[in-house]
Amino acid sequence: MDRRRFLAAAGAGVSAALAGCSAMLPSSGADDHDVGMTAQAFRPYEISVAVGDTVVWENTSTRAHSVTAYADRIPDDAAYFATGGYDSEAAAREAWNGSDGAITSGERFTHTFESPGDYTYFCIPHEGAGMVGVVRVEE
Ligand SMILES: [Cu+2]
Repeated sequence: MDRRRFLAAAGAGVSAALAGCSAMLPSSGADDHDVGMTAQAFRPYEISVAVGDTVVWENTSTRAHSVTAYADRIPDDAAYFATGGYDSEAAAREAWNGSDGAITSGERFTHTFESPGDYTYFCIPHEGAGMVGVVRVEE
């Protein structure tokens, strides 16, 4: 799947450096993402990956979005993730009021999932329109 190609391209050293944290990467322009974005939705809505996998989001729309985890809808022992690198949902929401933390057209965001369980996330500006997604991490 696409994710595997990304990991191969990134190389072992880079993968180790990214483990457990999040990073913004410039788009290569290739169709090498796991989750895309329309004007008001993540596509696909839900994906399943294995523990240790890195999920790649790409803003395939022309609008600015965020990928922001719901603090109370990720496993208890999981690392928080959000575009902009914020370490809490509250910080991400507050920063967005200053228009920080966006992922713009063509940009990518990645996160490596180290704990099994369901992770529900949303887009701050389009939360009201139902722009929500789920990453299901299986052992
Ligand atoms: Cu959005």
